[in-house]
Amino acid sequence: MNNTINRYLLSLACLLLLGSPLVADAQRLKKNNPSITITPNDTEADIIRKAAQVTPTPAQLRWQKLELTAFIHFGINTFTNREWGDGKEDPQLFNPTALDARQWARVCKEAGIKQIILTTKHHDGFCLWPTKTTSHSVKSSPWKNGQGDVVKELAAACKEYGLGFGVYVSPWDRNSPKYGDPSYNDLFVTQLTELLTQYGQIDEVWFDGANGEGPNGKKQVYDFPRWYSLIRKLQPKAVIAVMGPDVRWVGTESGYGRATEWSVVPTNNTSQESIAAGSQQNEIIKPEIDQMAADIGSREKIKNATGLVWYPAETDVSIRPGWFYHPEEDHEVKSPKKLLDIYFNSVGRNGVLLLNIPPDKRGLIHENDAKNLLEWNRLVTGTFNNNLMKGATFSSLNGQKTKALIDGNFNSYWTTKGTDSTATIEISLGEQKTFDVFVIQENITVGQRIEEFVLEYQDGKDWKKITEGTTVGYKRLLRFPVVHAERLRLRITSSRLNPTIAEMGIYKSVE
Ligand code: FUL
Repeated sequence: MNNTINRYLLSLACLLLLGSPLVADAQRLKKNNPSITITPNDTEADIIRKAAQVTPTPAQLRWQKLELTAFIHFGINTFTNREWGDGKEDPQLFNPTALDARQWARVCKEAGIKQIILTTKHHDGFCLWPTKTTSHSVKSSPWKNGQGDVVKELAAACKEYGLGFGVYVSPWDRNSPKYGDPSYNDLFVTQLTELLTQYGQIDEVWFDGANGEGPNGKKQVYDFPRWYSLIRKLQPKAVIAVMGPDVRWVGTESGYGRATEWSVVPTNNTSQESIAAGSQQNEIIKPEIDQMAADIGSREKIKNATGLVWYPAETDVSIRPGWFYHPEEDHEVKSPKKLLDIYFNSVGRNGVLLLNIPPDKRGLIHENDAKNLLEWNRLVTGTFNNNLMKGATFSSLNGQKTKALIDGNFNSYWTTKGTDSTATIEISLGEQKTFDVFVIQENITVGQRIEEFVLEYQDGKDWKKITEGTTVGYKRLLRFPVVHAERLRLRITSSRLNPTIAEMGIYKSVE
């Protein structure tokens, strides 16, 4: 009886609320929509509006907020001085003299990096953990008399330093006699199961697409759907990159993302049934897009989509020319300034940076790499520790919650009233400020929307352009020649739905 009354009261409250503007807004800004179905009745305008409401899963959001992650390429190639091993290497060659995974974690931590992904098995098939599936592993090496486990040591070090931990596992295995045969997929499942059950929480699983021929001359048909379900079951908090459904490869290995980087992409490949179930957490949709295309998410690209998903960009690059350590590259470590440029063009272009730092034959991150990483961190933190918009007053005719613009809280955000998709925010700094960097962040928990914006400063009666951009997404960083100004204005000239701003700021670069 009580339940009936409660249900009645609840429906009444819902009915009343539905008519209120508050709910209209809440519906428009509904959270947790990693995929959306397009129906045959949807117009182009409907599709754009829907695209603006696709949002990350909790795991994708956590991952995006990391901003800086590291790759550790380490394995038999470190000892053969190669980039791709052929699987015939003698495990006896693996013998780091001073391996210290805590040093890797410490250097990463000091560089501002939040998560480390280890190459647990590269294309040569040599496993950095004592797997039961093959003797081609650390178990057959002289390192720690075959008793060592690099995965275990790094997982523990990441935990100690408060870093996330991920595993790169190469599906291509040039050592396994089973490669090319369906039974290889079972072996791979066993390897994945070991990695996903023996080392605590795994935050990212990284598959690349390399797919060579096995000993029988056949190419392996990878059972990705089976692997995805296994990962979802054993490590539901992990994101699966880049041959995976959660994180996409930005398309180059240069460290530079696109100036226009959309996190929402079309899923034309997916069957109607699987899209229909798409809003459920456990649905796995891997969009078959050309990850290297110049444009993957513009209005033109999505207007004929049958579905849309959140599929953000990961920007991977090595601190050295190669992915593995080579002594001859000791003087080709990227400089702090180059790393800073990469930071602006990866994290600052709506991506997560995955910076590879390969340990040497000792099993240590080389001094040259460590030095440049520290100096890079000084440049980043030195620049971004003082938001010169602090103390400013903001006004926007059709905007609401201007206080949220610089409150340091990503969850609160400024947005427009009604259905306005353009806006102007005037910023009065109170006194003349000197700056050369602009930061803007959308609140992606309600979607990625902004398509075009301009930042201007007042010069006498005129407004002059400082910089402009297209997409914003989680974070957009822009650098420009030094400006001295007291009054600024940000004009959002195009957005797919009410634009949102979680945070913004101006900064002066440090030398
Ligand atoms: C590629 C591999 O072939 C490279 O060796 C490296 O691991 C890179 C990150 O992914 O696909």
